[in-house]
Amino acid sequence: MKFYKIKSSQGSLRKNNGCEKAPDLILEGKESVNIKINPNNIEETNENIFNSVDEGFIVGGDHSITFSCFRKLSKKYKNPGLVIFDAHPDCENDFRPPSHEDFVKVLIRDGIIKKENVILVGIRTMDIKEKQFLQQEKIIYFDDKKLFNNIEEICDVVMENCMKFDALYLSIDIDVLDPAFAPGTGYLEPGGLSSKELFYFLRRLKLLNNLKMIDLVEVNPDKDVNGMTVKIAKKIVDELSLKG
Ligand SMILES: [Mn+2]
Repeated sequence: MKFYKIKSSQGSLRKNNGCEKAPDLILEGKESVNIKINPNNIEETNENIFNSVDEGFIVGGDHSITFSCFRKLSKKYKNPGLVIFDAHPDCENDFRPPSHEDFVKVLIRDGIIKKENVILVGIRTMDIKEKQFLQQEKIIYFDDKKLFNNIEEICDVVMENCMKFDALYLSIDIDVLDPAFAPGTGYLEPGGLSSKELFYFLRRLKLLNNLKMIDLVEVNPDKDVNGMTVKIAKKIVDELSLKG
C-alpha cells in the first residue's frame, strides 16, 4: 500500500495547530510520499494534494485534506462512496476553501459526492444547523445513541451500503474515539467509541474489495498524553494496511 503524508493544519481554523506534526510520527519507518504544502496558501496546498495523491493511505493533517483527496478519487470512479468515522459531521458552513468543519457539506453541495453515498459513524456533537442539514438531505449517520450496544448490526448496515459503491473512501478522524483512548486531538468529545469498537469496524471494512483510499486525520502530538494517541494511530495504519 502506498503512503502519503500531508503535514498541514491549515484547514483547522487554528483549532488544531500541531496536527501537522502527526504524519512523521505515525508513518515513522514507512516509505511515504510527502505532499507539498504552502503554509501561506491553503488553495495551493489543496491543488497540490489533488494533483499528487492517489489510491493508498493518507495521513494528515487536519480533516479538510479529505476534501481534495476525495475529489481525486471522484475523478477516477463513477460512483465513489465515503465512510467517515468522526465525533462531528463537519457540515457547519460551506466556506471555500472548506475548513475541517465544513468539508462534508462542500463535497455534497459541489456535487463531488452523491449525498446518499456519505455515511457518518460516531457523531455525538453537532449544532442545530448541522442536524437540520443531515435530516433535510437524508444523510446516513449513526450517532452515539444508535451505536450503543448495537455495533455489529450497524456495521452490517454500513457494509451493505458500501458494497454499492464502485470505490470506497474511508476517512478516520481520531476524535471518533473517546478522549480516554485518544486524548491527542483538537476537540475532546466524551462518549466516543472505544479502541476495541473502532478496530471491530476497521477489521470488517478492510475486507471490502472496493476500498481504494483511506485517511487518518486530526491526531495532535502536541496535545497527546504519553504518546498514546500516536500509538493507536500507528495501530490503525497497520491494521488497515497489513494483510490478514
Ligand atoms: Mn472531522
